[in-house]
Amino acid sequence: MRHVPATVIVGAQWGDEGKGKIVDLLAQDSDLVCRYQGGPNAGHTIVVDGETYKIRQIPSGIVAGKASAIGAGCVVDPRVVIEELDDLESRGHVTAGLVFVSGNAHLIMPWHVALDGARERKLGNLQIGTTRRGIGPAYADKATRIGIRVQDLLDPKILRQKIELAITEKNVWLERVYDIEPFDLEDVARTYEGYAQRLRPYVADTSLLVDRALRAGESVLFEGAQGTLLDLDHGTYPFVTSSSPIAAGAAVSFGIGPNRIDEVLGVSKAYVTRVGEGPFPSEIEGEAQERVRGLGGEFGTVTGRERRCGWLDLPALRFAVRVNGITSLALTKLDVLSTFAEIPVCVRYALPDGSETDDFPAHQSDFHHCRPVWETLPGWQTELAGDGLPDAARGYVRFVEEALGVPVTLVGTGQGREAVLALR
Ligand code: 2SA
Ligand code: GDP
Ligand code: MG
Repeated sequence: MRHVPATVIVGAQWGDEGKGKIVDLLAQDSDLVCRYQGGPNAGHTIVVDGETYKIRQIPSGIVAGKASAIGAGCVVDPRVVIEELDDLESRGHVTAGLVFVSGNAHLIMPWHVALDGARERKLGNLQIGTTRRGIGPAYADKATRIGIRVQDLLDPKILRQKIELAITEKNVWLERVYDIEPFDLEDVARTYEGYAQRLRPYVADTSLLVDRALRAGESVLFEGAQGTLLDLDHGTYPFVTSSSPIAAGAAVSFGIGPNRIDEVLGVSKAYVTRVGEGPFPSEIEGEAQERVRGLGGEFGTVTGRERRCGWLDLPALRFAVRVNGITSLALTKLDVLSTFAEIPVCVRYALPDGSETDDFPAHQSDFHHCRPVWETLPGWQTELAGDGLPDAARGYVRFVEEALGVPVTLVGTGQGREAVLALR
């Protein structure tokens, strides 16, 4: 494989594009894998020799035995990290000396999880459909500058002071606004002191780590979680996550200049899914949606929620190419479409004023009310094997490449690590 110093692997849709699988594949030829945003809301699935890993916090590179760093732009639930370390070790994977957690990453505290759930319940019909893992409230505290960071775990006195300060305010809020039992200072402090003991050896300066790796000529992968359309600034706000999944988030999270990044590999399904609420123009109507969900196994990795399924949305993908600077694309789950005689693709949007556009609407009202303009491509109606694509499947891939102006270099043909075709 060609040596590329730094590659970002970014979700080009609403998440669950199969990033975990692609990262695992490319990690075989890389030295360091860096997860750059999100927290335990993510679920990255890797299947190796029939064994399944569903990873939430630690970068997917760990399954391939590669150094794996969690960047400053992540929020960290220490309980989940410890569970993952235990699980990986019990399955024979080495983590000592391979896992690094930025001291600047923020901690998810129990009140963040409680607030996330309580807010969603209170919003009722207006809820975002979060994973209820405390992501939004943890990032909110970071931005308000009252968050507790991973490095605070290293000093018991500071840790206790910060927990005490936070718990006083959060307990009032939880009780008065949401009628939730207050948290006990001693309980929380003791639990987090225990986490600190376990995580201390993993705390690192991940900016320096990446800089040294790149200077030494090593190959570094930056692993995004969620996807472009869930980006806090550029996604379908407010139906987004609270971090920056777009490729630029990698440079921010790891404290490197954007000019250190060489390539951006977008990962897209051959169709689309979305978990949670929010507009979704190419969502499939009728029973075909159930069919795609069943064939694709489209259920949340963390929450088990049904994923909404849609046909491929080219204006949204074109937007992802633009905001991420995507240089090549991995098109996953092409096998899921193998039984369809015809495959609709959304090629443009029709806007409420009667005009049509190739571009992603900048104003949310246009996106909420746009209608897909379909083109129908022939299906291939045969299983995809490992030795090349049938003509109609090749035609589908070429159609996507031409619409986006970006080469599709990898095609997913099944769940396992080996089920990928390299097209170039
Ligand atoms: P949050 O929890 O604050 O980040 O939720 C905000 C929105 O972001 C969406 N989101 C996701 N969408 C797809 N997959 C995600 N990860 C899990 C998976 C999800 C699961 O891999 O399947 O298990 O349900 C993920 N994480 C966040 C979320 O649905 C909200 O729309
Ligand atoms: P991620 O969050 O982007 O890593 O994606 P998830 O792991 O949440 O969801 C993708 C799902 O699709 C997982 O169950 C993967 O094992 C599966 N998957 C990935 N690539 C392929 C593929 O090419 N074909 C099939 N059938 N499944 C795939
Ligand atoms: Mg996922």
